[in-house]
Amino acid sequence: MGKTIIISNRLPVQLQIDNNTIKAIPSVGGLATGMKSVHQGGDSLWIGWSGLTDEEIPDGMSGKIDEALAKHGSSKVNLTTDEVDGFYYGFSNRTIWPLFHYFLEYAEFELESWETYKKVNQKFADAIVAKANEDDIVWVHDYQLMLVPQMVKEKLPDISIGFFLHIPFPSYEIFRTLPWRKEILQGLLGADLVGFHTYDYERHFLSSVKRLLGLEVSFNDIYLDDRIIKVDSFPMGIDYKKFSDAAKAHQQKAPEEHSELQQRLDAHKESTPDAKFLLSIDRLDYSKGIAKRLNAFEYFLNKYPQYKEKVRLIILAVPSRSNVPQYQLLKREVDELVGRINGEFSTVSWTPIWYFYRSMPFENLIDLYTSSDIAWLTPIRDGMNLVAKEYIATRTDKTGVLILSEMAGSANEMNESLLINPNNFEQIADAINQAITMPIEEQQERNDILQKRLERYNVEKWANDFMTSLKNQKEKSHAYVSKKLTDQLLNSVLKEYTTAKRRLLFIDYDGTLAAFHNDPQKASPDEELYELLDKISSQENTDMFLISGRDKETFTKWFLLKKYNMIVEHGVWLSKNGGDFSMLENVKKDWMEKIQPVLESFVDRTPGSFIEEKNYSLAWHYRKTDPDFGQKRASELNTVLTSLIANDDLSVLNGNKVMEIKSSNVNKGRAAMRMFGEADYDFVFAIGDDWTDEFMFQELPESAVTVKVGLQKTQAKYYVDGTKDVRKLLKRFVE
Ligand code: GDG
Repeated sequence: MGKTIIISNRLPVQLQIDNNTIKAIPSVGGLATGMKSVHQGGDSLWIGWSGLTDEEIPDGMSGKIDEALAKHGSSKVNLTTDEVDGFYYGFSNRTIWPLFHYFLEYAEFELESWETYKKVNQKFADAIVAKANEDDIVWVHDYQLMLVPQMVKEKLPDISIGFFLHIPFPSYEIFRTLPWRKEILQGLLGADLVGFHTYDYERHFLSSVKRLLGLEVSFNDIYLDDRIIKVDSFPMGIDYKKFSDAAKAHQQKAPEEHSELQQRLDAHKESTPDAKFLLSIDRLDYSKGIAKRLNAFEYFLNKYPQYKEKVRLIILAVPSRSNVPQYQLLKREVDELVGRINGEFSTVSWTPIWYFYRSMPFENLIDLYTSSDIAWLTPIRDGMNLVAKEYIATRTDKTGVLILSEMAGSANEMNESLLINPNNFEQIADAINQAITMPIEEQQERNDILQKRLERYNVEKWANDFMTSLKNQKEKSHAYVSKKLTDQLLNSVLKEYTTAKRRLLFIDYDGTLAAFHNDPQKASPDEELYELLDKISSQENTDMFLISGRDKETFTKWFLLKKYNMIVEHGVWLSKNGGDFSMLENVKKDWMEKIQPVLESFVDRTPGSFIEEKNYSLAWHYRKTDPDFGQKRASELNTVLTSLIANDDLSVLNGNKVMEIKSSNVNKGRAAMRMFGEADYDFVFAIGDDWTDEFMFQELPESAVTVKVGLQKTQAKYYVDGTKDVRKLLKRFVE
């Protein structure tokens, strides 16, 4: 097992440069603490930006910075001021952040910042590649680095890569507005495991993958040509012990040891013992809904005037991204609102809002958490919201009420708090009233459950769960890959092929020799394919059959003059050496009259789907429909058909985005076996991509070389990635 490489925009250390000396001080943020168990000693490396641009690093200091960072297992990526502007303040925070938090109106789509984002992501990826080996594990964090997984995978295809998104993944309807939506998805799909805070973000992501990239998704696995990617939710926890221990230590302090802030809070409590503190802590970010919260507070004071002079709202707004214009506007809005509400409601002995626009030391954070009767956190959208969890962890006597927005990821795990919709002022005002009047026992009951959960699923558990899942994923993907028809396996197949006395080959057409097309008639053979098939079919002692579900008219047009052997309509018709098609199976078609109107009603109700009428079967195609909707309609149709055809000798084949109804006594396996019985074959080969080809894989003798096109569940012995690989493989037969 190799080392672990963690990669995030910022490193978990802060640099301090004083007169040519450098200090690297470990940061205490949630991520840094959470990754502690993963980021151990020499077995791990953390790559990120140091926080200083190239221009800010004094001449000759870069090497010294590297040395200081190396002591903390860290390595820096160098960025210029322009790069930080375009990549971080630009694309990350003016495009992705607003879009992913559903602030569509704030999202800017600038080609230049996208270009910088790509360039900087490449720098991060190069930094990984320079330090990584194929047996290492890479964990990429967050929205600033969404292209990194693919960029690394391109250079190191065997390395195991995990990606975790700390912010929401928006619904497809929002995500699709991004001009570079496909590139972002493809970037993320370089990972083997993609993690989100909640199941909702996970399903939004999968839906975009299906709709925008048309990839096959089964439960939470995404199937690429040569890999399976797992998508899962891992709700991030906190360092529970750190917060609860700090709160306990805080409680044991003598009053004179209290911080200045705590002393002011104490004094206020003493003068008005039944007054309540409401606490709001966030980075000053529009997604956190601070301005709305202030308006809601005003609404509350008007609805419940009895709480005037009895409630104080403490707002800690931590400065953030002040280079971005939206944040500057927000700052002004919040300043004005605080001023207006305080002006409107203050009395000589009471100001309703205490407003701090700064970052506070950890100790003061604990002062605020432990002194506040109510934590009021109402983001409009929030990936998780750790403050909610931290507040609960500091409530050592289990008192305190948490009012939390449903729109925060943490709401999923914190059902025992008072959940509110941040846009519903009426509900918020009532929730504050409920919190103020909630009996102590009820507070303790609720917090007891919350605390147990937070203590158990803490941030260390979160990190370890993610890593375990990533390692398992690699093994799972390996198991699939081992069935892949590698060069080595192919060589032994070729040996069998060349030494065989008589060969029998079955080759499916759509999805095997030719890629799918929305209009089946357009997937016609090209010159290269004719040449290849000519060569194979003219080899001595070789019987090649094209075997397809297609109708005989199309194949007559495409291949009859070529004199290839053909089995069409799944085995109804046979043509040998350019002879006319004759019936291989005796099949009825009177059932079609009954089924056709049913299929038509599905076409009417499923935009993009259509019926293909063949001589002895009917096919309902849904490749062009919305993928989820098409799938839903397909299972609906399956149910309808199953009851309808119960007494007929019919079966329904579920192919690749197509359902076909045909006589039960016809299938490719049966047809292939009839051909197999006609001579003494010592090499049998079958290749195909969908469910209808599985009949061949099942029925042909054990010694047959069976090959599935695409990475899917199959009875075939081997698989190849796609139509291009099929041609490569067949070319080897005739070289
Ligand atoms: C992103 C996502 C997701 C805050 N003020 C001070 C201070 N803090 C600490 C808190 C908490 C952290 O900052 C804030 O974390 P959040 O989760 O609430 O929010 P974001 O910064 O927006 O984080 C978010 C998170 O990533 C993790 O995946 O939950 O949804 O937006 O730990 O304690 N710490 C100190 N002084 C402060 O003034 N020392």
